[in-house]
Amino acid sequence: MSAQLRVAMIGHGFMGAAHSVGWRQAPAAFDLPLTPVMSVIVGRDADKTSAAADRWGWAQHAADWREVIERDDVDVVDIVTPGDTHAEIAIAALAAGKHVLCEKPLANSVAEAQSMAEAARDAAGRGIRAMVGFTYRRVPAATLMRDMIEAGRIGAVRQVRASYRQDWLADAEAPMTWRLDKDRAGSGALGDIGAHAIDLTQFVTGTSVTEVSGILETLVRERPLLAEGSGLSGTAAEGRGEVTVDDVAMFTGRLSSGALASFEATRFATGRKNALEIEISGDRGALRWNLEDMNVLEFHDATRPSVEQGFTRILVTEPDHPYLSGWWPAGHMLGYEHGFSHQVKDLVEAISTGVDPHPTFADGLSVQRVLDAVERSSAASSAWTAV
Ligand code: SOE
Repeated sequence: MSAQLRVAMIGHGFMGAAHSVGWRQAPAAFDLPLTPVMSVIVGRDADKTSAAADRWGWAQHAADWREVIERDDVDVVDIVTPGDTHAEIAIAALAAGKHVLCEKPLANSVAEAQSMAEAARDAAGRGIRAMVGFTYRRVPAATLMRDMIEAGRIGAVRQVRASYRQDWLADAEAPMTWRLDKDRAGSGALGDIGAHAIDLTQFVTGTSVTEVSGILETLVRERPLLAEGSGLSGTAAEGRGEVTVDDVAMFTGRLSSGALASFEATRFATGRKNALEIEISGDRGALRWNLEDMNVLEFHDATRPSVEQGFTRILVTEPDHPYLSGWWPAGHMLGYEHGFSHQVKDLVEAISTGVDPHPTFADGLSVQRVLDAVERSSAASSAWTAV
């Protein structure tokens, strides 16, 4: 048994479940240099946190994150809470000498993200690692897209089209949630899912967004408030709450290479359930990927004889691709949850070898700056705004 990495997870919602699957599966799928141990899960509601500990296999549950991050038997702090608590928890955990994995977006503001990136830089000097949870970088098709672009297979990148479309708010009577409260979430579709489109664009192209022109829109301004703790759909509403974030974000971006990009993030794309899509157009070809068909990368090679041209479907399940050797034979497919195991694998290996895992908090700050620029542009009649 290799040395242990004792993990404390702060939070236990949907992302808490996804991260728990990652902590449980990664040591079984990959030969890790350190063995993660699911030591303690932290949440304010004792009953919910205890139930999450039992369901997902956490040895203990606790209510006070400040006490937990100081414990000598905790090595890693995994933050899966809403964005309004990321900075306070991450900075305290790094100061306490704990490695940190923090959900995206990194923070609710550039100022917070800057403080986190500075704390991570200082901690790195003490051998402490920090990572932000943009897991779609860890889908094999996304890494293949990056590698093919880097190898020049589509030539010079001219345009990028990136969108993340969901439809869970298309019903005007869908109830309020913390994701619709600016104080908790920081922004709406822009930060929650637009952040993924921005990070993926920067990751696969190896460039950064330098200026944007955008619009943010709230389509439904108030929604039913379900009884506190009901958790059940159809529970009698107790009044209505104000939506204080964007429902839709649409913006144009200029990349540091000079290429142009268009972005869309929406929770009103009726019929689109979790459609993170990106298409990269180069002068020698194109690549396209869609999370709703996540094992396939579409590739158009414009250098082929015209009679053979068209988008081909690459099934990205061969063992030669990153991460695949840990799973199934070719063609057996990976799912949404596998990215969270890949995230654990890369974090554990980075901690063991003493290097900063990507995406770093600096990468997270880079995305935060784009989010902020879109908000400033939208407030200035969509004027072109520097990141
Ligand atoms: C929003 O519904 C959400 O859960 C995002 O918060 C996640 O980051 C994304 O991976 C799936 O959709």
